[in-house]
Amino acid sequence: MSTDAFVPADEIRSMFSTAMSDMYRAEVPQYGTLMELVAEINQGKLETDAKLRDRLEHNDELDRIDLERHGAIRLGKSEELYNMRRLFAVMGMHPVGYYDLSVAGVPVHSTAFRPIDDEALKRNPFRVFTSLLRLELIEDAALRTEAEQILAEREIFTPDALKLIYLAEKNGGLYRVQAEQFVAEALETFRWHSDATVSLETYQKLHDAHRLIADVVCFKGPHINHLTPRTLDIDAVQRDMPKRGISPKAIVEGPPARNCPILLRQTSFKALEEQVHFVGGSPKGTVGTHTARFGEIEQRGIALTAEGRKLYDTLLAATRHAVQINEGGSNACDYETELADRFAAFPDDYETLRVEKLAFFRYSVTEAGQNGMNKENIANSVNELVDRGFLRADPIIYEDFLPVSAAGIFQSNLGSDEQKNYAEQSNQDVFEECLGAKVSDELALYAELEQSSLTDALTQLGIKKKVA
Ligand code: OOG
Ligand code: NI
Repeated sequence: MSTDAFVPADEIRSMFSTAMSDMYRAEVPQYGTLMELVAEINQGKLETDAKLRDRLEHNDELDRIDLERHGAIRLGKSEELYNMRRLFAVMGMHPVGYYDLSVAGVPVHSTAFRPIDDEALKRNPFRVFTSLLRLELIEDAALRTEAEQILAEREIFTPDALKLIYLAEKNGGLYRVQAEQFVAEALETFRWHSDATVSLETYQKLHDAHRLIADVVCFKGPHINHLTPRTLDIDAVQRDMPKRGISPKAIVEGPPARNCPILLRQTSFKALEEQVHFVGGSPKGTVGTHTARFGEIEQRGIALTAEGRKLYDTLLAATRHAVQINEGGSNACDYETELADRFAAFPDDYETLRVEKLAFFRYSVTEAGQNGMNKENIANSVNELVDRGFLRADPIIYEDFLPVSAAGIFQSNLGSDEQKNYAEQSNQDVFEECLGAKVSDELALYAELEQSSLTDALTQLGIKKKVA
């Protein structure tokens, strides 16, 4: 490759996610322990589950398993979200989905910056769950104004990061030296700063209003608050974490364990208590503590259609209505039993999920299909082609997040396992205005992926007429 060529956005994303992982491992030692545990369990699972291994291999997911991770940040003001979109765009990460977390009493709304097309996802699926604080949800007007004033003073991007974003937009990419500098400069925004921008007194006032508000408002930047590896067996990791000195939250969020995993299951472990220097007091400031950062793992399953998602939401809501986890999480077992019972109503084999159009699949032509199709063999439906073994259908993995689960992760990280349900206050239009762009609709992306795989497969089989 010529040294003058732009570095592909996918490669910049990989450079960045590796740099973030190295930084987080150095800052949060338990993250390294978790990564080791996850790698061991993934390895064991791949050795014993040949079907899973075959499916991952067929979908080109095997190589990305160890690369797989997501992170999360929380922003304080509109212009930060706007520039964050521009920064992630340099790495081929675009806003997908809108999540309203006020439903769980968390005063933020969010999106996920992630690669969109199939090729980019295969190269590196790194995503960042990005929340914007909703100061309008702070009831105390004086405190709201104070928080706004503090945030108005800060600039979370380095001047060189902003310059390189501008150059990437203007020229359509970054050269090697620029890309390396960009990654180093971008990293500065996500770093932990132990110097607060406020006094301990102000911190405490904001903390009393909501811990999350203190976390966003009192620091120089949006420290990355977790990085999450993907595991192939979340129950095994949850079970083994205590053996490595890590204590997980009470329950795994999302659907129960199943033969055919759907959507996303997540669990996390509590934040670290970190030393902070607050403004004032002695020349070195007043020393206090803050808990911000934690660890999380996730297991991803098949993406659901709107209908499948409706069924998921209904069953989850019924479970949460029947059993609410208490603060200490001592009734976690009751919740898990209830969840498993309710989800018995959700079909648990890929064939039914596909035929009933509850989930999305990627179609491809089998060897039998390549050899077996001839004029007399014309099939009338996709189902028939699959039944005859001419087409193969593999699950399309869910690449996004779940608002109720995300709220549970927030809650647990904010110090409690208690589940709360609040009235919804979504405001996607305001969010998109701050972002300076529309967020993509995740369901439309999965539908497109399924349709294009089917169109390609039918073309390969020489079927021109539309089959149902
Ligand atoms: C984000 C929590 C949500 C997830 O994986 O659902 C999240 C945060 O605590 O900032 O990361
Ligand atoms: Ni997360």
